[in-house]
Amino acid sequence: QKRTAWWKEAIVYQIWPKSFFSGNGSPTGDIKGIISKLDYIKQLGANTIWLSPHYSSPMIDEGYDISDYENVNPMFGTVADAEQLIKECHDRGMRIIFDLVINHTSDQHKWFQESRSSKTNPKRDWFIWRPARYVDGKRMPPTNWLSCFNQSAWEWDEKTEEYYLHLFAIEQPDINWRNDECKKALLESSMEFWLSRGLDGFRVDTVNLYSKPEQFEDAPVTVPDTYLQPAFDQFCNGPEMHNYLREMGDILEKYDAMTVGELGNTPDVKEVLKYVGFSRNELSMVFQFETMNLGRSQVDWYIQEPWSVADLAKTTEMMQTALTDSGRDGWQTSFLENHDQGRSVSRFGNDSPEHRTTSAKMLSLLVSMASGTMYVYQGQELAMTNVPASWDMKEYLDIGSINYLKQVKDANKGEADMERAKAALRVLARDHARTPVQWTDGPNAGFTAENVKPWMRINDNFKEINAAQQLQDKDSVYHFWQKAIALRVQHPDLFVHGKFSLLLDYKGADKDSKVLAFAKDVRTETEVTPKRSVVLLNLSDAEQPIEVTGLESGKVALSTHHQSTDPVAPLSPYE
Ligand code: TEU
Repeated sequence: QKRTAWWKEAIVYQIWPKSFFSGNGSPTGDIKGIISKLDYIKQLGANTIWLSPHYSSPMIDEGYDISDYENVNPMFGTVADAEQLIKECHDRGMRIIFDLVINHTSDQHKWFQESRSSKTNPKRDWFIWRPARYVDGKRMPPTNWLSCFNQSAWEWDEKTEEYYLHLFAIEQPDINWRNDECKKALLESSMEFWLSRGLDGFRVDTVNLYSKPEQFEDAPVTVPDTYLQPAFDQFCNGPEMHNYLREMGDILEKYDAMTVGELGNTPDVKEVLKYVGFSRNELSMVFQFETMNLGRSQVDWYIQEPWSVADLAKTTEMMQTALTDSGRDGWQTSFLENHDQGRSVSRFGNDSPEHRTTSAKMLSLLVSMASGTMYVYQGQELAMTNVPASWDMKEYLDIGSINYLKQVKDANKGEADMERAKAALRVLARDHARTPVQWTDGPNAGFTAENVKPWMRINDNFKEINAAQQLQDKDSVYHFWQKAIALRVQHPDLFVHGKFSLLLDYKGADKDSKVLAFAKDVRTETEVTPKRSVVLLNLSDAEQPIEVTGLESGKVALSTHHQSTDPVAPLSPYE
């Protein structure tokens, strides 16, 4: 089959199955529930589903800890249900991709069970085992690496008296990609099994972590007074990374499959291009996190520092231009939410009753008028918000949040530090994206049967914010997304493939502007009057003058305020 780039114009809707919709009236969502909502998603304008992990899993990291790639978590259904889901998407002219989690398995995967059983087991080398170091007679892990979940990246195994590496939870041992037999079994089990059942591609989890260094060395001390240190430079973008991806590319090519890699901690554009250059046949595209990490402190994932519209302009410009301009053959993504982030309306907009709807509509334009492949996360189309600040921390169920609070508690630095950590979680915890989707204003927000307790508390605001209400209100956030997507689909030359440029001088005269202003131009050398669109987003709760010149002859195509027809009138709050 010839390799095409069908995915460039895909409009992807991400489903996190545990919280999407329960078709069988249990505490969690399931595949039957997803099938029953496909028409809702199609009506929004999305044409591709990304399903977060639905595989067998003890759910320590909510499915990102897979115990069998070729099976489905009974909570969500069966392999036959997953096949039915693929078919139901295809029947509607939609495509579907699954999550591919191949940096680690669950510690319950049979491969790891065998690996840990003895030093001589044939699968011992399928995971990463190292002896202890002894410092002053004290047993220490092989390196000082901090895992992504705030503990040592090495776990001592009593039985065989060695440490194994886990960049995430203790229950997520890292796979040894240097073992060819293991790599072959892994790719067959995780990729071919599903591609041969009609799957259209993958979102590739932690795509730059598979190649570990040959020698494990300590990370330099960047956080004083503590032993464990962030070690991203030690374990990201390792030496064999692109060989592995080319091998995967050969499999994907046979199925003309799409991939979107999750690429963290890679600020160097030249490095990013290696992952997505079309001619290299590795990945279709990647998620870059410069915008999502705005104001996030480098050493503490959760701590939030102030950021400005000028900062947002800078990250947006970089992500919109670096991979596609100047003859580069890469491709980019456009998104503001996923299952690892706080809700965008709470983080980048304003979730107060007065501004929630408007600011969410405004943010929908930042996603849908940007070039590349666009992504919407479940509930984003309804302006679902972060959980209320009044919720006790006990309602936060994510291992990331729990371990983070524990780390702060263990550091024993006092009440002020603890309060700062809680404040950070109220904005950035992954839990905010994981509350059940609010379908109706009825019992359990229509997420499941009324007599069961959903696995996670439903956000208190479901009576005001729910799909049923928004579907019948033509001014709702849902319908605004629908219009924005329709406009994008009508003008792919501008909104999918167009050339991005900022319209204000954010590094100089306009550095304090509250308006994000950018143009999208058709990439053409031949047209006499090429099309241009201008996007003006007021990210503040005050009226802002329009300081962009030359708009008089333009026409307002879409505004959060329908009375706005004058292209040069000041922008209302969050217009
Ligand atoms: O996330 C990888 C990652 O490093 C961060 O983006 C992540 O949010 C991290 O957990 C910080 O706390 C991916 C998945 O998206 C995430 O849900 C999984 O927990 C993780 O991989 C492990 O598979």
